[in-house]
Amino acid sequence: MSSAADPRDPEFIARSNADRQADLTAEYESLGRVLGRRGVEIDVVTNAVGAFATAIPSWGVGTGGTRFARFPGPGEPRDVFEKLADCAVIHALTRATPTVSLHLPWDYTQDLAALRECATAAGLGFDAVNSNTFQDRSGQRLSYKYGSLTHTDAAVREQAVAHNIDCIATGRQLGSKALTVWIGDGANFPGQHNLAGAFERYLGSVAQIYAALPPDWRLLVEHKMYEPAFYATVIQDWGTSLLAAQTLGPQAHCLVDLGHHAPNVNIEMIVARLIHARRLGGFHFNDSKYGDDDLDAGSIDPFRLFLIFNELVDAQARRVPDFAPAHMLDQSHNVTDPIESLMASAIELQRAFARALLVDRDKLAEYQRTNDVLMAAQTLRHAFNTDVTPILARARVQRGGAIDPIAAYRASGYREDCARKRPARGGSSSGIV
Ligand code: LRH
Ligand code: MN
Repeated sequence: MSSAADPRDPEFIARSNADRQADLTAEYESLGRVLGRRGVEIDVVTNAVGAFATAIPSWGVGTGGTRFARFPGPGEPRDVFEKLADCAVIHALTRATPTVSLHLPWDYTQDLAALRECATAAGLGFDAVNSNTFQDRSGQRLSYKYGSLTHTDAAVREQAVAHNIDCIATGRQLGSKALTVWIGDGANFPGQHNLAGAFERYLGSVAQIYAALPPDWRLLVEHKMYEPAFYATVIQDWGTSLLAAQTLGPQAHCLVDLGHHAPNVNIEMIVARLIHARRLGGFHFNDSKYGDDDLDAGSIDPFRLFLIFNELVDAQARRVPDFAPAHMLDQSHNVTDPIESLMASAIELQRAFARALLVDRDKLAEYQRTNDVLMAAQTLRHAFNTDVTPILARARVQRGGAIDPIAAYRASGYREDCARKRPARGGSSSGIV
């Protein structure tokens, strides 16, 4: 490192915390008194929040784009190893993101052993791997223009199945335990597809991928309402995803990407239903106002995020068996520093979780039983309106993180140093990677 400090260096982090520690202690003790009067032991919440982990999307540390343009930022990671280095900075400062979710072939590398070593050295592991049959890559024999796992040509389906099985093989070498399958397959016009036939072909293809799963793996089915298909998407909604998971078998679960629903859809209700069906496999957290905007989690509608975590904490409280949804971010950063956005987003997930832990569930159940509607709603609001910032900061410090990760990151000069070391790859393109 030249003039910059290494934001992963525990001493650098301790220095950046030094003049913030006293204020944090005061704020934490004052919140502790407030929660104490509610019968809540603040340290219990802090420990639970500290243990809450989210996976970073490898494709999120580069600058995202839209179909109109992508404006590369300074010091972009150029390969999976540089992506891991950036993920290590996020985890060092937040202590909330110990795993990375890879996307193949975007993160393809010949030397998987070196990749695993690099991750281990950075204190990182690998969450679900993501397959990609929504793009053609150079040298690919058959195109996915008209679909992949649901293509009418069996040879194209076989090619897509083989790619997914390769992803499982790669993930096994890296220690992943899940494969996320999102396909853009669908139709742009009525009549283009036989809607039943497309789904049948999907089930036939994914059953072959399912059969290749190691016994301790999960297959995560990710639904999406539209884009790139604009009339009918084969795996369009949670109902179709659940149907597929239940048809495939017990290792198949449903992944909920928050941006994959029509505006105003009650996503916390979908979460409650998938929990009931014992098929909630995980999340791609982000936020959106209109479509699949992939904005920072909690940046548009933090109350909706809180309501989703309220369902997760309720399920934990009800001791739902085998309840272990995977928490992952899936965002596209077009106008912010991806490292800053991912740190802020991981913290917003912890904030939603902490608030949900503050819900007085006995009181809520009583108000629900007696149909005291106002007080039931107020009970949730009371938890949501609690400023849990000191809990989030204390949870970070307890694990060697920064009280103010963004300030520490900026003070480190990491991005400027990357800009010096990682020459820009010229020109603006379009598309997310
Ligand atoms: C599709 C999606 C999917 C990923 C991709 C990067 O919109 O959410 O999870 O494969 O984004
Ligand atoms: Mn997603």
